[in-house]
Amino acid sequence: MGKPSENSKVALATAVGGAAVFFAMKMLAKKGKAMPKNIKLSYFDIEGAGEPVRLALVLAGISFEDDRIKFADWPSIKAKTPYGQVPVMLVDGEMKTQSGAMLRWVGSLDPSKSLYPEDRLYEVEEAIGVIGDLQRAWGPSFYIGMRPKNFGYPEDFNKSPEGQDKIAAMRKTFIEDELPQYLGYISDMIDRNNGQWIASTDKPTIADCMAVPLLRSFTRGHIDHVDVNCIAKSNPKVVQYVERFCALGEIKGRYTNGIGATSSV
Ligand SMILES: N[C@@H](CCC(=O)N[C@@H](CS)C(=O)NCC(=O)O)C(=O)O
Repeated sequence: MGKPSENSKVALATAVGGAAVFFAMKMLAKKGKAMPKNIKLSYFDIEGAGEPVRLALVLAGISFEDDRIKFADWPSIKAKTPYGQVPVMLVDGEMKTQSGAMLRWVGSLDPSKSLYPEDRLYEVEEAIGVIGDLQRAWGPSFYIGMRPKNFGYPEDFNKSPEGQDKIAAMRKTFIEDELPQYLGYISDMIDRNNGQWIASTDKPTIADCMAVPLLRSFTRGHIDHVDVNCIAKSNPKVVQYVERFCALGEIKGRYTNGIGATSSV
């Protein structure tokens, strides 16, 4: 083989340089997306649909303005939201909606890559699906007390003695007959993952951020006819799981009622 010409040396150097830039860019992309400068998350001063997103932001160590909307201010704010609902998130001036989308997006920003790990996407999404099933199954028993009209009852049905009996019966039946099955699914997921989290063997994911507020809601004493000990009585492993999450350094001390409020696991 003869000596390389000057031209072929330049071509080789350009190719090597190009490859270096390409790999550097790939490394940067792998390292993480550009972090937004300003994030304002607006939701009511309750856990509800906003808390999973707040938890993900807190665990990812991303600073954000935690805007808690007063119910009295809601009608004027509602008109300014794209779908008449919260949570909404203002990210460097651009409005984002839909808690599930926000949760995944925040997970994808996590610098440690543990909240929404690429190698556990299926497990995370499967767990989110199961938690969504629990949420949907519980919905009618919960919301009939707030919006009876949506379930074919008169507007003030929830205030009538008959309505109160119906709400009590629906909630008690759900808690006794249906909740234990979902708690079993959750404790099975924890078992499958080394006994810690529902979709990962080592660190919590966005699926845990979604599960914990929902599970806690059954134990906080703010929903009539729901026994705050319902999870402890049916599946103590799930209580330990919530306690474990709430004992994380970033979360500890966040809650004042329900399971996880005094976590010291
Ligand atoms: N799919 C939406 C649902 C949001 C939603 O239902 N928001 C409720 C509070 S949890 C709301 O804004 N309610 C007030 C209203 O509809 O006027 C999401 O997940 O972000």
